[in-house]
Formats: sequence, structure tokens, C-alpha cells
Amino acid sequence: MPAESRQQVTAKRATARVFFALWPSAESAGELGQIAREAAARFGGRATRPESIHLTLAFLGNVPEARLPALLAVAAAVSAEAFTLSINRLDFWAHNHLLWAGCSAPPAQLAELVSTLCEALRVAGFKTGRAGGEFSPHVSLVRRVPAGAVSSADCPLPVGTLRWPCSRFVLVRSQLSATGSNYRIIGEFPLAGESRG
Ligand code: 2AM
Repeated sequence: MPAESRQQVTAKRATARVFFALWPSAESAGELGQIAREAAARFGGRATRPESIHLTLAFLGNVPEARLPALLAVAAAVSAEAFTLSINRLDFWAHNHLLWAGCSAPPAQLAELVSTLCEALRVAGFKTGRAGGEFSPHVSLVRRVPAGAVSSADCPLPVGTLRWPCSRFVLVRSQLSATGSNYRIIGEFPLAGESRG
């Protein structure tokens, strides 16, 4: 095969691992990162670095790079309201050894954003999420917590309620490496109005 057409074939096959997320301010990420470090020191496992802390709205997995402009256009056309998350609890999923933070009462606007975004993606031919899985809003703080290390799940956040104003959502590209995932924001999309909640 001539070198040029081999390059063209490679370019066509290139994919990007991507997901849509809410990204915290540096301040909120710092506070959640501190909680993650303390929990990892206590229970074991790997704390999420502050710069990687996020809440996933829709996970797409590997998408052809050639489809990224279409993906950005779908998200740019989504109209949804701004809101504020009140992160106030820690919980643990034994099946994937994940300690996470969440809200006891997620705002209705969060579910609306996710359903509007996922429907727009579906119409545009993009597949999202875990097969058959419900959307469970969570912020992953410690991965690979050893089995049996966490005895009581669902406790209040040690710092009380953390307010996370959400006035935009983002498209993130994930690069897997030996030390974990590196994330890069490749698109930002505003939410309408003031972040309330
Ligand atoms: P997790 O934190 O619960 O592992 C980047 O990997 C982000 O996408 C993470 O927030 C991760 O969730 C989420 N993610 C990874 N694979 C996923 C899948 N198959 N379905 C839904 N979300 C996924």
C-alpha cells in the first residue's frame, strides 16, 4: 500500500475516548481532592487527582476523530438550565470498589440536562452509557478500595455541604496511561441563566 493511502486509512480509523461531564471550579476540586486523599489514606485505593475530578453526564467511549465536529455541534445545540449541585454525601459501590461523592437530592435540572443531551446524541447516531444502566450522578473519589475496607457506606461529606455551581458542561477527551487517565477538555457549552439550587 502506498505510504499516503496508509496514512489516510490510519487517520480514518483514529478514535478518541470521550465523555460529557460537569467540571468543578479549582476550589471545589481542591476540597473534593482533599477528601479523596484522606479517604485513600484511611481505606486504601487510589485517590482521584483534583484536576481529574468531575461528574460524568454521558460516556461515549471511543468515537472516530472524524465525528468529533458532529459531536461538538450536537452539544452546542443543547439548551438546558444552569443549576447548583449540593454535594453532601459519600457512598461506596462494592462491585467496582469505588468511593464516590454525591447529592442526597440531585436537582431536577441535572436529570433534564442528561436526558436532553442523551436524546440529542441518540438522534445524531451516538451511543452513550453503560448498557441498561440508569444515570447515577456520582463524583469518583477513590478507585480500587480494597474489599472490606469500607464498612459503612452512605455517610455525610466530612466538610458538610459543598456547593458546586454548574453554568456549563464540557466534552472531555480521556487518554489512558499506566498511572491512570489524563483528561483534556475539548469543548465547553454554556447552561442558561444563573446557577440556582
Ligand atoms: P466512573 O468514574 O464511575 O468510573 C471517564 O472514564 C468517566 O467516564 C468516568 O467518570 C467514568 O465513570 C465514566 N465511564 C467510564 N466508562 C463508562 C461507561 N461504560 N458508562 C458510563 N460511564 C463510564
